[in-house]
Amino acid sequence: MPRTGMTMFTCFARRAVLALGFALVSATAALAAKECPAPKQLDFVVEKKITRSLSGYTQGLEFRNGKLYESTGRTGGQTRLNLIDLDGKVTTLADLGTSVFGEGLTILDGQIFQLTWQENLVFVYDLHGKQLRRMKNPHLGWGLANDGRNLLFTDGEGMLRYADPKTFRITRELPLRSVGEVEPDWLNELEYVDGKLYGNIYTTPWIVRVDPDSGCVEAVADMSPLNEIITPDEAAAISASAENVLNGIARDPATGLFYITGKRWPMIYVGKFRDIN
Ligand SMILES: [Ca+2]
Repeated sequence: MPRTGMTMFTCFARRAVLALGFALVSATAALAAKECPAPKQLDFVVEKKITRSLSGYTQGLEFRNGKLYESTGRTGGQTRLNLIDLDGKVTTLADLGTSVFGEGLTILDGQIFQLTWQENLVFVYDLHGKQLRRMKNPHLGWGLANDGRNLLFTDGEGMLRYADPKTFRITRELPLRSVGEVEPDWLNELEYVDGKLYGNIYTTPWIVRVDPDSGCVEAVADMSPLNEIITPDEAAAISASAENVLNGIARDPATGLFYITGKRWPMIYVGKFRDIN
């Protein structure tokens, strides 16, 4: 290629790369600049209550085959995988003792995934609680859910990440955002429902609904009205420790019912969210 030709080619290629780079930067900037909508308000209508035979330090909760699967954490107890019948009977499927601090749980393709908080480990079990393998998570582990293809998890530091269920390779990450008053950084136990992500904000009475494509909080439910139906015994059990906060959302896709609980709560509330504005 003659020098002039090469120069022209190089010049063209550079301009093309610059144009492509500008387009990418513009698209990224447009995405970042796109402001979240003002969050809608939800309330939660309780239909029934399940009283547990044994409480747990609930870190993950998901509904499958007519039962609830629960991951518990180590604080004052053991990291476990529990099965909860809808009559409240709790059966332990796996017990990791105090070796790790269990966190979020989700079930994808017949396998149970359990995060750990600071140990960078993800455990994979079959539905009977037999451990099949483990993966490395380079981040802190908080809430966990899946969209049918990817694992979605939070880290308590304001990020939502997508991970490959086979390797836990991070395939996408985006900051959680809101233009409302409820700060989403501490988005904890998660539940993926019809393309949206529900999660409770750690240490608060708030459950939010997040758009997992934008990271925006698009709806907020104040769960504090549950205090009005709590029994004295339940109140005593929960108030025994400041750690016993709201944490646990599962949903039965067949009925649309949500199952809501908290850490060491003796009960699980069953009901539905409703738009109120
Ligand atoms: Ca859940």
